[in-house]
Amino acid sequence: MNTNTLQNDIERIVLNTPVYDIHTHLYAPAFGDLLLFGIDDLLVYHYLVAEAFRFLDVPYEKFWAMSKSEQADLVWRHLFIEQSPLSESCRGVITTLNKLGLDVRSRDLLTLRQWFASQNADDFTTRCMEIAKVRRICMTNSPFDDSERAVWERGYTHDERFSSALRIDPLLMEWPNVTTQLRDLGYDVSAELNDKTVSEVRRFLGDWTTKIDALYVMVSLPPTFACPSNDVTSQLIEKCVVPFCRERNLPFALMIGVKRAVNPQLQLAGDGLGRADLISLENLCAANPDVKFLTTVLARENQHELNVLARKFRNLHPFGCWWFTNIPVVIEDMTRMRLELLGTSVTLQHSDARVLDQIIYKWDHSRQITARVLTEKYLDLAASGWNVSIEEIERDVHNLLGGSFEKFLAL
Ligand code: RAT
Ligand code: ZN
Repeated sequence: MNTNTLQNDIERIVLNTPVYDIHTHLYAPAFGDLLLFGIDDLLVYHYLVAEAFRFLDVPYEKFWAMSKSEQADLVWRHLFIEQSPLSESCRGVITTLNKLGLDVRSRDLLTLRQWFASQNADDFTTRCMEIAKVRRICMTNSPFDDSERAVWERGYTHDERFSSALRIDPLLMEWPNVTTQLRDLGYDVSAELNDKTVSEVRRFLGDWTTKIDALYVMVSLPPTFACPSNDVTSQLIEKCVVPFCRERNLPFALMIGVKRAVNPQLQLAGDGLGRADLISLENLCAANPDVKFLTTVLARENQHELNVLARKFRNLHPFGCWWFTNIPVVIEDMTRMRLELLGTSVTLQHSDARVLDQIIYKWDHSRQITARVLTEKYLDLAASGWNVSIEEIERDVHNLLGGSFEKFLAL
């Protein structure tokens, strides 16, 4: 195969292979208003709000008191009209509108609003998934969220486009306050982690895993996360979550490195990051070889260490370029590093989309980088006489875009 043909084939395969989007904040249409889509939600995405505040001169409270479309107007004016939308999140809005076939040249927010208002959630979900070539979306499901829990309790009819993951941040990060809510939900827990409480927390995990048919159990953790330790988060992980995941053969997904509410006035946009000590993850993987850990880390400086850890522990599966690392410069670095250290035994990306339409840009931008890096890697091999077939490239790309994740789940 000559170089140009190989390059074209790799690009075509990477751009067209259906992906499994393994971590998002999207909901199936049956969840009603919890599924966000449309221009206003795209514009008030917290990644953009954080950027807009660098140019806005309104007090925080005044911004939060505005309606969603007033906030969107401000973001549009400051980030798209008064300067060019160069940042990754801004560019994402443009890519999305363009791929939806909308006219971005006119810069006319009103027409865009009218177009989105005429979309139906169910058809629009299918349309966005087709454009982004996403074959399945994993939701983030929290029993601690009243509006979401109401849907599960009323009875949710499975939508084959979506799968579920059990999110337990309040359980691990807000103990003992969360015990009130757990008691309201029917679990006889006390602030003290005695045998009864441990077994009730495990019963809670079991009931909700079954109810939502969770693929994995998930938490986001601060950079200071320490395990094993006497800290209650660690105790809950060691006594409840890890034994539960072992018993049910479910991966435990740890997202490490978020510093919540660095600037609380920015609300959802106010979280930051810190470099973590991955010794805790190493301890967990080493002490529990029969438990599977899915992991993504937020600090750029932790990426190399995570890959090396995954070389040591086959029960560890790195995934995605999370949040602040989901920018082309870092995605490229991480993609190259992962391929060089781990081959195809990783999941290169997840979208983390909060607004349905975002899957279009998140996957488009990432695929371009994956294609570039993979082309380089296959060309290096070809230069040494190793010729890959189309089927082999398709196999590799499928694995990198969700196939390896599914194999990890099935282990
Ligand atoms: O990326 C995000 O949208 C963040 O706000 C978080 O939701 C993060 O991805 C998380 O899952 O904690
Ligand atoms: Zn997330």
